[in-house]
Amino acid sequence: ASIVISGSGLYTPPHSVTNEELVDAYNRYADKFNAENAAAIEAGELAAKPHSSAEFIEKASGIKSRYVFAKEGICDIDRMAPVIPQRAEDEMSHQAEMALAAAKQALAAANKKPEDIDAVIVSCAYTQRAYPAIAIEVQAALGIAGFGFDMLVACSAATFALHRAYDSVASGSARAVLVINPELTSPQLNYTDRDSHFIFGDVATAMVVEKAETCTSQHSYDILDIKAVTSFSNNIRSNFGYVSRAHGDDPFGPANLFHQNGRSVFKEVCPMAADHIGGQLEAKGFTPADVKRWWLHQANINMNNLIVRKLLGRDADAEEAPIVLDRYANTASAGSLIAFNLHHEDLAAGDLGVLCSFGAGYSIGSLLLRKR
Ligand code: CO8
Repeated sequence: ASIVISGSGLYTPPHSVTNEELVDAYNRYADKFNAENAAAIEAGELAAKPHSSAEFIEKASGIKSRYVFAKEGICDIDRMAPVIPQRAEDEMSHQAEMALAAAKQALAAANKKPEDIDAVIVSCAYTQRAYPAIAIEVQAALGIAGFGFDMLVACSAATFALHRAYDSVASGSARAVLVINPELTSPQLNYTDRDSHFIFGDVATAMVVEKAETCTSQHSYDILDIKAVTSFSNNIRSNFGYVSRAHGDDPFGPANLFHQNGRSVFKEVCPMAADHIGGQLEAKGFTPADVKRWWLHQANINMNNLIVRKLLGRDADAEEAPIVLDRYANTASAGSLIAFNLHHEDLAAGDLGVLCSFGAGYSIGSLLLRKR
């Protein structure tokens, strides 16, 4: 029996930060840093912090602004990190709050009630605590029976979780699965690093996966195929973890925050992603020309353009390969799902789409979808 995506949800945080605001704060921070460390910089013991630029950011990445869960603190040059106060243990966690907002929308779009769902997967680049699982907290808040668990696969967390949802429905271990991706990236972003301070934003996405025979939603998509691959790379890392305390590291030091070798990532991941998608289409008897919509990972507009050009042999227009990076920036695993959420209802029955993530790990996860 066919397995479908029957609904999707999107929680967009209330605050946004423009490139100009971010660059202004970073440049003031850099000037202060350089003034305070003038002697060491002069002696060649320390590198001066160069200025950032809004024009560079837009040209190199396609990002114009990003949404953030908490704006306070990000542009405060004495802090350069969001202010997200700790909550008491009997209050809902921040990530569960984001997840819940997206989950409710996905359930409504799928025309499903909590009692129709048997499993909740929260999957994202980071969870704010080790346990109890954020998924179990959301499961309780929604009143869902069955089971929930968290999983982390960096940028491919959402697609890999959809794969697990597909497997669970296919094996009969769940009638329907709620997949949620609360990407609270801003606490892990190094706002004092010119090369990466602009890259990420916060968001949450959600999807419901179930059998076609139980699906009653208006817009649903047959999952024709799932395909995943991983290949170890040190080019995108965050070393923060539960052992950081034992290392005696500064938990907020640059090695413990997101850092990458962006140019290598660009060069290595684009061909991997194009081969992955091309191979998947071919194995199922399709060609890239058969694809009506490309819901691609949103890390960098030039990457998306290059991957689609490799596949199609021409540029895709904005309708074929929608970009949400300009407003949302890179939202780790949620990017391709935001693109899907905002750009899927116009497809006609039978239209083919590719949902694909690519990023840290390296990890690539894709789904071939067909509008019902
Ligand atoms: N302002 C002005 N100049 C700058 C800036 C800036 N902000 N940043 C860099 N420059 C300079 C550089 O220093 C360089 O100068 P020089 O030529 O003198 O060395 C020049 O501009 C050009 O730099 P690059 O060649 O590095 O610039 P690119 O055109 O390659 O663009 C990008 C940089 C945007 C980083 C690009 O390489 C890119 O996007 N690469 C792909 C990265 C990618 O996809 N990464 C995936 C990461 S996401 C992921 O996997 C999820 C992990 C979990 C996420 C949660 C985290 C919080």
